Amino acid sequence: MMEELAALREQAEAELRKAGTEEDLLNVRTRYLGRKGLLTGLLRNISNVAPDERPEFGKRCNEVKEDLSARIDQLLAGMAASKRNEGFLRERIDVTLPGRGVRHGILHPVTQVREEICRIFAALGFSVVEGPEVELDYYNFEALNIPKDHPARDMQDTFYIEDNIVLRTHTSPVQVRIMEKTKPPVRVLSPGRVYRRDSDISHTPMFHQIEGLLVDRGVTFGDLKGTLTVFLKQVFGEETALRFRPSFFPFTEPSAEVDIRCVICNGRGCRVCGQSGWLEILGSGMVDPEVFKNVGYDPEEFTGFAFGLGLERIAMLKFGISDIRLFFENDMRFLDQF
Ligand code: 2NL
Repeated sequence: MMEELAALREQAEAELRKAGTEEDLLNVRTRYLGRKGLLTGLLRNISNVAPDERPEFGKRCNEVKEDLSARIDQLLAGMAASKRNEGFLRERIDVTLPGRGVRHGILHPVTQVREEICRIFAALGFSVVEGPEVELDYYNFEALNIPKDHPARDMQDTFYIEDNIVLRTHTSPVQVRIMEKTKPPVRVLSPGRVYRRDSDISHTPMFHQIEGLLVDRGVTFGDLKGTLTVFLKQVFGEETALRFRPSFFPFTEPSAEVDIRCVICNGRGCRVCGQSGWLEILGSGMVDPEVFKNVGYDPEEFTGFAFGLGLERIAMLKFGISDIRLFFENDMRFLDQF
């Protein structure tokens, strides 16, 4: 029996040397040390050993059992450790590799122009106000002295939501709402999206506008000229030549359009200025007394000037862009250039 025990031990150790996987080791443990295992079987047959040798045999059996058990535990632990190490190696990060570049975004060119204009007028004491894009016919047209038969009201030009509700065609209604609820002096600037049924190389159905309004006692056309001159020279450069040209708007009287000397050809005449040497930049005028009556201001007591301009047009001239639709395609190859 002692020889059988020694042989069993040899055999178990040989199998352990061959064991390549965790599963092999667990199989060896079951085969030798399990409840129905070979070593357990040997111990169960202790009655075949001479009585005086039984204590010694029992002790040896237990020694072998403990040795084998410890050896298997050690091998299992070794395998677990090398498995973990393989994982660490596979997941090792090379911290010296260069990172992916973080791409800096830019403000949309229209946003840049809006911020610049708002900054200039804020310095002149104007505050920025906003209002709804879906607007009552009354605020968009009626209060601004735009009569029922005016072409601007045509279904061809205006997006109608309902009979008396439209997408605003300019930001003037924001200023009408301000005047309705505040007494002069008023100095406001209203930037925002506006909508017109128009679409070609120089028109998009939605574009951005800024309007300005100043109302107080004793405001003159000279104030309009001075304010807009300071403003346009800050945007296009101190040397920029300006021209105030008589015009007509239903909500201002008198009205003037303001041109700047063409930034492309410097007045010599080119395609951009239509050979005239001048670029139309904004519309303006002294607020019509009818508009003041509509908001409850006494036109004998107060006068004011107002103006409006399209932001895309300014951005196109400033950045030399020839097609307005590029602003709305969100092509990063275009936008990244500004
Ligand atoms: C243009 C012309 C203009 C105004 C807008 C205005 C607003 C009120 C009263 C009177 Cl509340 N006028 N705004 C005045 C003149 C011209 O815009 O060509 N815009 C793109």
